[in-house]
Amino acid sequence: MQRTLVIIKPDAVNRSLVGEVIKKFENKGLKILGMKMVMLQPYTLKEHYAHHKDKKFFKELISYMSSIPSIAVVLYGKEAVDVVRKMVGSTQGREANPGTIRGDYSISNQNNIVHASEDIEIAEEEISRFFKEDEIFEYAKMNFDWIYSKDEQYLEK
Ligand code: FUP
Repeated sequence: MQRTLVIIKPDAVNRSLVGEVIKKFENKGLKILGMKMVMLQPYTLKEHYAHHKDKKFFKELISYMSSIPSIAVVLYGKEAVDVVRKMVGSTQGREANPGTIRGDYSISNQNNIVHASEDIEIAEEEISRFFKEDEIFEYAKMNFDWIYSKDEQYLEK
């Protein structure tokens, strides 16, 4: 099983889409390990988006991401990193496939509803950037037995 980080971005909060987005992840069978509203600070965002620091959209991106609160979420499940990236869709909302979160709810390159970690290593790095250990919860989820086969739950990582 893997953990991954999702940020429900300021445009989704502003447009009252938080519940819609969370519902998709819950419906899929992903388990919420942590969730909080957070006013992202430019300092943290500059670290989070460091790979884009030379892009012309960088300044505007930091400004938009720190404009109103976001919702940070830790999700858990089998191959959760790839599963969530597929559900989120392409960066550019206008090109994202219908059925994906960005494809269904966005028409912008920047205001694209969600961030989702790119790979397993980055996911763990991002989780520790946005969450303290005591903000992430381990608990038994009754329906997990019905979401996975026994092999998937107990035999494989
Ligand atoms: P993704 O992994 O799909 O979130 O995409 P990127 O890491 O390429 O981009 C991160 C964020 O930068 C996007 F979610 C929004 C912003 N961005 C822009 O604002 N303009 C662009 O042209 C590309 C990305």
